[in-house]
Amino acid sequence: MRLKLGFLLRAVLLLGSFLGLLLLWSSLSPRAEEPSPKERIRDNKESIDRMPNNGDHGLIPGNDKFKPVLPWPHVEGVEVDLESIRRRNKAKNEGNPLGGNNDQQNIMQRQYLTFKPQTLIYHDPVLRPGILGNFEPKEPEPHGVVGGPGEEAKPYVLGPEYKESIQASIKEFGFNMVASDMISLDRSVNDLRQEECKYWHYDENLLTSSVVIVFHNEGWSTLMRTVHSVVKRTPRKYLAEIVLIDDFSNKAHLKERLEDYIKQWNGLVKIFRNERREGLIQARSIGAQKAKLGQVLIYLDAHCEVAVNWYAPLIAPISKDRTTCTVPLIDVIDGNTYNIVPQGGGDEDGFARGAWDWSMLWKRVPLTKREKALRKTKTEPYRSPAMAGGLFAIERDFFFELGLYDPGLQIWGGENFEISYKIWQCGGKLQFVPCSRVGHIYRLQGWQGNPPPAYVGSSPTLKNYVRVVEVWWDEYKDYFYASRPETKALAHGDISDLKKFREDHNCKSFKWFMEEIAYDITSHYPLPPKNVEWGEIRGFETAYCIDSMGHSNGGFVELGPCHRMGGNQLFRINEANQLMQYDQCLTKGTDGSKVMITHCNLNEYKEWQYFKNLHRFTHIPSGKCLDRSEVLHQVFISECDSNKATQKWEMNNILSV
Ligand SMILES: [Mn+2]
Repeated sequence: MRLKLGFLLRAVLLLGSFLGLLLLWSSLSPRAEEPSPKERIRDNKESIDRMPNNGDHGLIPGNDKFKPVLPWPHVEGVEVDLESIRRRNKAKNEGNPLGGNNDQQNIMQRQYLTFKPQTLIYHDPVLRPGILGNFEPKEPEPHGVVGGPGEEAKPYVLGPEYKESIQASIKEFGFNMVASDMISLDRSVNDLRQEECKYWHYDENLLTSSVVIVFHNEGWSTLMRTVHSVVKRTPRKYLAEIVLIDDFSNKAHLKERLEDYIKQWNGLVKIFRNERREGLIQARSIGAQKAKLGQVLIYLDAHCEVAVNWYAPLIAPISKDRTTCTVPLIDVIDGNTYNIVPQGGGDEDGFARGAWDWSMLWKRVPLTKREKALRKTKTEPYRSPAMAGGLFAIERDFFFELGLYDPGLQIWGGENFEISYKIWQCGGKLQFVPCSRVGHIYRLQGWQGNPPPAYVGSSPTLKNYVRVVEVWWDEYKDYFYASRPETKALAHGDISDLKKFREDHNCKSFKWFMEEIAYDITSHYPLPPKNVEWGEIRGFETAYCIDSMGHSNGGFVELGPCHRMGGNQLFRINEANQLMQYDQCLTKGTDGSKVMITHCNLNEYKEWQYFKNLHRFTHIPSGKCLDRSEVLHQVFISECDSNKATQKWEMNNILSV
């Protein structure tokens, strides 16, 4: 028995080694259907060494296997004593502007401190006037349907017989879906770029990308036209995947029909579905986790059309410096007629930078002389303090190194500023790219919108703003609270992890950012005077408060029962002696006594002083005092009399919930 077992074992061992050898041999010998390893290496080298202007970028039909141009950059872990480097560099970093530095060695040096170093060597694009750029199509792109509606982004106007169905679709989706459904998903678009854009030649060593599109109850054709335009106008070898994130939609056309439809792209287009409504912000972070194939993440809104040769100009700056985040120039697709025009608000070339006012509303301001001086020609990328948020490209690993979005931001709003400040203050940069253009449909009036999910508390957007200013604005946050005093005690949740991130990455101050990058914003949106007091203005020891009753621009304020809800009873008095509600100031009415509320700029109606201990508001120009009649519900000014109870007031803070 013992002998038999030994024999059996020996036989199995022999057979095993024979099979092993057979396997090894078969794996080493070349197979007919696969290029040999040697050939594969040569293929790869060819694609790297290829000269510009050789045509094919994977756009020819049939060539749809995804092959990254370069393998993922491999980064070795480096043991660094960050603390001592930080201490050594702190002083140096503080006053060191980032702009105008083209030396790749310096880029690597700088990133060594906080982010993984740049490993890809990428050459700057070259402008060759008269020689068509290497990524430009050789002939005009084919129409989706020859002579079809909306081709070349010409306006498509429907007759009055469609009026009702159009209204219904605008209410449901925010766009004229009737017209959109009639326009080819593969339609041609107009070229809104500067002529010069056609003559840029790009190093073909570009990073590959995953395009991430988040949607919630989008209309069918506007969503699918976004996907079609990306497939149609992106060189195949750089497009790793298109990742759709369905943020808990409930419309039938976004279920099986969508899953069946995307099968035509053989896995290039993928869909992931959230199990509850996450909101746009966190759904984008989820998209970053799901989209693993591309080296860059390109975020697009779910109702866009990318334009001719949008890819190379957008990705080149990131290929050069992995801590650069880029934004295409966003054109306006009309939500009724689907023609495409440039956005307003820019300089003579239509170029604008992203900005904000002190209540944190998104703004666009014309490109400055200082930025223009940093460029050699007007079609180069330029620096922007902030992005609008829906469309941008960022290296995937860099986005993760930045911690994606603050996980405490909910649903919508403020995330565009969070990511912009994080990028700039922590050592990256944000650029707008004039030669990369993407059209975006803005929602029309009459859209019913998407209500936030039930689990989200009140005012998520305001809470987001508070989180962002508390983490990034330093002493500038007082200007936010000057504009939105009711948010001061809003329960915005724990931000200690974000503050630690800022500390760990040795991120620069907001003051540095305001002086070096966002230097033009205060000239468009001057810093508001800080508040002295804010809240309801209540008749001392009464139940009556000053109430604008929703009046503005010349109406009178009245006296009403205090409701502690803010709104029309929320006022503030600032260091400039303005007594204000939103953008309106209180002043003496035309009758010389009643108190009027009217729109004011920074240096208008600086007329009030509040003496807290005396419970008195004095109207400076007249020397009179704020007074009231509880019977007539009127608020007026009259001769000051310290014995008069109706001239006594108190100001109590009212907090948002
Ligand atoms: Mn949008």
